[in-house]
Amino acid sequence: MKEQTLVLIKPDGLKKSLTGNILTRLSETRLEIVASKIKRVSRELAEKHYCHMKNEPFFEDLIKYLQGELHDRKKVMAMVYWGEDAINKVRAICGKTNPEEAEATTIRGAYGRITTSGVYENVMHASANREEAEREIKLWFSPDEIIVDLFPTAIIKKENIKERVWV
Ligand code: IDP
Ligand code: MG
Repeated sequence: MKEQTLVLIKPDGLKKSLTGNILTRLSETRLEIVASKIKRVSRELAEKHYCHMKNEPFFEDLIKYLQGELHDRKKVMAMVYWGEDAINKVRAICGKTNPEEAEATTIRGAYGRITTSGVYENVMHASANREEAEREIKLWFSPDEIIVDLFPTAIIKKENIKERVWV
């Protein structure tokens, strides 16, 4: 069955100019990219994304890392990959969380590092399971930013909403 997974190229991946390398590696999966954007990461978004880590001693550093404060790159590239067994296929190429334990042929094994302060700078994020993928995709993307219907939606009418438009 087709499923979806969130991929983030983290600020270290962008600073190291790895976007092309990472996308090329992920294209081995033959999955489809159904959404993509460059996004500035607010503290709120970073905290929500890593809510399961909030009791870790490195949480504060992790939030700064995702926000780009450690790399002078205040953005991440976010994508949704979609297709058969997408979560496992992407995680396999991504590699283990700890870049020193990740196999050298994986993206994290090839390009990640552990900083002296102990943060695992592992260049990309990939959802770990279906529940996490759904939560994360809904956090990073609105329905209209994804070109396929992944989850149920509703149309709501908003009055008095200010919106920035091109002039
Ligand atoms: P994952 O990214 O492989 O799913 P998680 O356990 O969800 O791994 O951890 C989220 C992120 O937190 C990791 O990608 C890594 O950047 C960081 N992290 C996880 N465990 C550690 C640790 O023990 N020390 C330092 N950083 C860690
Ligand atoms: Mg995780």
